[in-house]
Amino acid sequence: MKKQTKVIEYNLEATEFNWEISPGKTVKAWGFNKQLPGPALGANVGDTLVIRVTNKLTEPTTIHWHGLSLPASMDGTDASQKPIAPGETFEYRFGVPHAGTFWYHSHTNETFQMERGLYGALVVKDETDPVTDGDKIFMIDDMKLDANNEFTKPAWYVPRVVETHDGRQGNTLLINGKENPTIDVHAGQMERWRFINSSSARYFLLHMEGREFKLIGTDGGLLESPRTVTEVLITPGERMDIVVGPFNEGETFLIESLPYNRTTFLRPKRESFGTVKVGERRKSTAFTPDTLRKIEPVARQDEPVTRKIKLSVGPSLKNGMDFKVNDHVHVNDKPVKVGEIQIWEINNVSLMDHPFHLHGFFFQVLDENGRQPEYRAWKDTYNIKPRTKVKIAWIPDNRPGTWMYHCHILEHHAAGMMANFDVIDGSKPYTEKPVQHMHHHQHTHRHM
Ligand SMILES: [Cu+2]
Repeated sequence: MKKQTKVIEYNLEATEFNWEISPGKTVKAWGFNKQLPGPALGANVGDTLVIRVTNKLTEPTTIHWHGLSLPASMDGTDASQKPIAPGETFEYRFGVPHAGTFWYHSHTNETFQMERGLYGALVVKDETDPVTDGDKIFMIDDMKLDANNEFTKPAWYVPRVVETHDGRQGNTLLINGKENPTIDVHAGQMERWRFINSSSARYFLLHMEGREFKLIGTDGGLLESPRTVTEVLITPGERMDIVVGPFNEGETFLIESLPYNRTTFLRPKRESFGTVKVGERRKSTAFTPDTLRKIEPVARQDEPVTRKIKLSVGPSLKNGMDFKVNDHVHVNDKPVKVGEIQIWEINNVSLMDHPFHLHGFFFQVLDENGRQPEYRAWKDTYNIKPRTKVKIAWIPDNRPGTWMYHCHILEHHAAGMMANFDVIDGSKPYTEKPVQHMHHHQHTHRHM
């Protein structure tokens, strides 16, 4: 019998509100339904989501549904819709064809709006998911606050350049909007933990004081088989799903991030985000099979490259530093045709890392400086290391419209490392857009 699919409706209201991140420490947050993160939205594969977003902020906003295979008009960028003005409501409507861990966040004046908390999780489940004793979401973030718990503004040239270069990294570390939360689990049980890096720029190298865990999924859902590891890197925008446990009663350990050197002014450190406490033993019904699913390769490793994308960084008189795609800031890239395989070589010639995010479509990594990746996965965000060429493959299915790719370090994106491009229906006429344009970046400077 075919499973019944549903239409699931949500109302999200974007407002400013007081949010207590730890006892006595309250920030003026911006978020959805006075929660930080916003409500965790859920659906099953095949359902339709209808999400009405009302903007009660003092400036326009849009919501991007990160990782979801939705129509271009629902992608929530200023290229795909008119931003939602203060007082207005916009209805997003889309089906969810894939299971996995996704998220939503503001895509307007992001360096300001996302830093304040305009984000939330969106989880799509399926009957083929492994059975676990619990399912938790961990949205990782950091806030850069001053002594009065206000969001800092880089006032002088030097801090501004550091913040553009490194991305905005704060020292208030959050899991689901809380500082050093306690996470309770039962001894003997195994849970699925869905990590989402919603920070502006922090590279989160997950570690649990050396305990092993199983990596079972990433951006586009399950891997082919679980991988037992003790650490996994989660760059801004990325998701990693893991299975943890079983633990022993009375065990306590930290959720940490190990130092990751991505060539920043700020020195990388080992830092703790939360504490896990293992309570009384419970029976387990969890089962993680050795084969999670089959992922067909999109292309051979030696498939010829159809597009080259160069990521670079250079000095700028106006902004201190420009972050560029093919030597320009905020570009329009060439269109791609529905159904035509895309083999993109992303060449990071800069000396720092950039998490590359493609909107609306999953890709597979074919190779990294000529080496095949350790495992096959569906990705929408992938870290491009310094002086590294990464070859990715993807196929634009029949969802024509304007899409984009960009670095998910929000300050790099704002400083120009982004491109719009059209997916076009090859059977219809198409008017070329100028390949490069000076896209004025909305409000980025207003708050800085
Ligand atoms: Cu970047």
